[in-house]
Amino acid sequence: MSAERTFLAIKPDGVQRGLVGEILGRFERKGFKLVALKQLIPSRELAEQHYGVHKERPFFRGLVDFITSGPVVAMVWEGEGVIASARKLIGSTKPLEAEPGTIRGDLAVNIGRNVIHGSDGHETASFEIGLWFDIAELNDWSLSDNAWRIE
Ligand code: D4T
Repeated sequence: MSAERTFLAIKPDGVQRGLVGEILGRFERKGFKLVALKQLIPSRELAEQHYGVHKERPFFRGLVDFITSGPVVAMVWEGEGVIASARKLIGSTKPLEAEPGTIRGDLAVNIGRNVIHGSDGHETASFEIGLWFDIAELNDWSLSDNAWRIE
């Protein structure tokens, strides 16, 4: 059985504000393993598929405009419980309601500029990883210090 994986994306506001290193570091320090990483400016088609669940919502067009407005750093992270844990590290969708210590709680104010996306469940994670990455872009590798992380 393969390890749990999630899709995370630093949105254009996070890239423009120079927060990429800060955000990557939080997941690294937590102990998760980065298995794919790339920067891209998403096409409208990709953005509309990614946010397809919201296509009837009033904010959909603005959301697609925003996510396609500049580079996004797309990532796949691996580890036990990584899907739920990443959501906790990210914090509430509304940054003003996000707890201090979370990425949005520390680094964002506005719901339309909330810095990072994280898959919200197992099915979404599989769908989003497949949407943003080719299988060949996902790296299987072992952490050399694994013995210090798990018994
Ligand atoms: P993402 O998907 O970007 O990680 O955000 P969440 O999973 O935390 O929240 P979501 O799916 O409900 O919202 C997707 C995306 O839309 C923006 N948004 C949302 C917005 O601009 N206005 C709104 O009223 C809502 C609800 C923010 C995140």
